[in-house]
Amino acid sequence: MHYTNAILRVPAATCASGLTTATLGAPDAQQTRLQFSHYVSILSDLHLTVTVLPANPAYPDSHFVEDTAVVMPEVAIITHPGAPSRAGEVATIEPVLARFKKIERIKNGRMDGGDVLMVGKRFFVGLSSRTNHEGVREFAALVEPFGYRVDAIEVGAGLHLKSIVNYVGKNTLLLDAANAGHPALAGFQHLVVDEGEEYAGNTLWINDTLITPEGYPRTFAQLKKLGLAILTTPTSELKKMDGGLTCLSLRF
Ligand code: CIR
Repeated sequence: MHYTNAILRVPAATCASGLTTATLGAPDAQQTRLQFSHYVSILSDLHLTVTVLPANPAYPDSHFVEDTAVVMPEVAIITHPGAPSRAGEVATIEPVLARFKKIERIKNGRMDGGDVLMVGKRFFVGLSSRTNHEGVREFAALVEPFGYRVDAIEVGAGLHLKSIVNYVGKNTLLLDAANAGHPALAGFQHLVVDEGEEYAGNTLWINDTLITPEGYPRTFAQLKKLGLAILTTPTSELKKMDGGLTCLSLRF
């Protein structure tokens, strides 16, 4: 997979009113936007064509665009977000994705894009508070005809599967100890994040450059062993809202 495009949305002034399970205090909207801008400039520097959508204050979580769709080479699948307050976000993303891809939709089940990890012709889908069995069944019916295999993985800690399990290149997954033993994830090299650094499990791979949250030195040292370029970026305000680096963009 080689990414050429990313879709993002500017964080709204209302971003502190979004959903969160974190107990880190309210994010500052201006700082959130600065962290977002830094992230956008990284993607641009990596030669992705970025489409930055305007802020949508009616949806305080809407800059976490990843949850609204799963984009694959063949089609874009519009999800059916598990949180009622986020369900309306998909209608704002669909027309944008339709410029690039044929559109399919999750209709009856629930699914957040943050639960969907694509690695080559495989999908790992988290069963979480946002994604249910019916969502996974519908998703599998849409992607299996294209030759993809789908494995469901129960999400224990964290909001989404990708909060803690991510592909970091070189046939390697960055993940926590709890997921390292999952049979569906065998066949990959595993980098297990140290206790206390779980948040850095949400590291983003873009064409063999890794983007990892600033301030997680043990994870950084582990990733360095892969021999890929690594960039760090500040995420303090995103973390306050259970967000990370994968959530901020749809990449394809
Ligand atoms: C939410 O709870 O839906 C947002 N505050 C955070 C979503 C993060 N999305 C992601 O990890 N893909």
